[in-house]
Amino acid sequence: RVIGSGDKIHLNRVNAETATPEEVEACLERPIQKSADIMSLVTPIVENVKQNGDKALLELTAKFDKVQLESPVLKAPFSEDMMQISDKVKKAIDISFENIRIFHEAQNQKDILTVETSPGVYCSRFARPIEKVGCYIPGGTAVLPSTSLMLSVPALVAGCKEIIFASPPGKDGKLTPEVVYVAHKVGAKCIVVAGGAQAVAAMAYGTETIPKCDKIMGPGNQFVTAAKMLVANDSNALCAIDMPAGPSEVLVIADKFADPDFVASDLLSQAEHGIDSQVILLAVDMTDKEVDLIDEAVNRQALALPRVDIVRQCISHSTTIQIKTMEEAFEMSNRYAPEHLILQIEDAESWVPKVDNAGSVFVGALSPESCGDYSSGTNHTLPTYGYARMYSGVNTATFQKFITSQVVTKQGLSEIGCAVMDLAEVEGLDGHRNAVRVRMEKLGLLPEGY
Ligand code: HSO
Ligand code: ZN
Repeated sequence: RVIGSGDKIHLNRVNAETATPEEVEACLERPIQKSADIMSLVTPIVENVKQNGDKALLELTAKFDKVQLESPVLKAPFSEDMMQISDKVKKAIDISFENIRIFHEAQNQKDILTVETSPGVYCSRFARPIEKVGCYIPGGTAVLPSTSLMLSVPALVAGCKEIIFASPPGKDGKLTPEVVYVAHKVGAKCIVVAGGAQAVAAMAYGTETIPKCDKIMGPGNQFVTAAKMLVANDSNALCAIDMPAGPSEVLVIADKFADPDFVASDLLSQAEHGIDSQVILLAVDMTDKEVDLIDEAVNRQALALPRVDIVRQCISHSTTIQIKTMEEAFEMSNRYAPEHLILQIEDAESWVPKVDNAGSVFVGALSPESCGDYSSGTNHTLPTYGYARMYSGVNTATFQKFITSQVVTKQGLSEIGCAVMDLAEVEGLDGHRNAVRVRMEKLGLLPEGY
């Protein structure tokens, strides 16, 4: 059905007590992504850039972004006139930058961790930055300079040697000035002026002018995600990715103490991201009348938004689930594993321990998702599509790898040597057994029978 502009903008409503479990489950289903179709479109693009480098990149940017560039890359230092932004925006970026830096610095495990597991056996772990990282900042219906902060500030904190940006040009062939300003602030080496699968391929394989990256981070549409999966699976690329990504989503748990205006505003801030965004409200122990108040606020606020057409389509496939108890709500939320979980409930903080699966949690009436999207310090690059069950959002460790090391002393060898030899024997690996045996023998530690 075509959604008319005269229709009221409201979420579908289902009562978990009267609906069948299947009906409730259907509301929590994510739209199926046609990965096979996408792959067949993306594979030749990736191959083209891999084979033909800059030339392919320029052609693909002309084709998809409708601009003919002279060079596919902008190298640092970036000129002042490419980052012309108002003082107000500059200040907003600076404040957000600092909060993201502080929070990600606190995650930075710089100290070497050492544990004596058995007497004389010392096991250590230490972090090292990934040398070259690619930060993909999507274009599409909105360019999101905040994403450049979320990817590059942790890279800076982790100590990555080369930070490379990629972002599609506007119709005028120019980059978003806020993105260039952030690139300048983090000391990025260059900005790949391209988007989509072609930008991912350029960073994964490198071109004549673009350095090859060790890992590529950042959200993107289905083409970007498919390209990331493709290069991550290509051992010739030797390139990692942060996580698989799907459309953005939010699940709000609200009770009768929640302000309907606040709840509506959070649902809408997610809905305006795209028509494929998913928005779910769990209304706990609320009457129909109380839910009506949220619906009214959704309609009223939505009509005032410039992106009302996107919102209208997103909300048309979004649902309010009325549910009896808070325990049931958290059980449902954990099953859904939302990218963003917002708690607008009485004594919200006391419920946080019940969260098992979520990308990021927004606790209490005054903590809208918007704060985390931009300025509070947490990262907004988060697992979607149910991947919050097993993936973390982007964090400082995303830009590091952890190396382990060990020192085994004479005492240590006498403690664990026989265990090593016995297990090596089980595996039929005599060379392994011997590596311990020769040492223990020379040290006079070898017991009878070895
Ligand atoms: N909510 C988005 C991030 C974002 N919002 C960027 C605004 N700008 C995905 O977490
Ligand atoms: Zn957002």
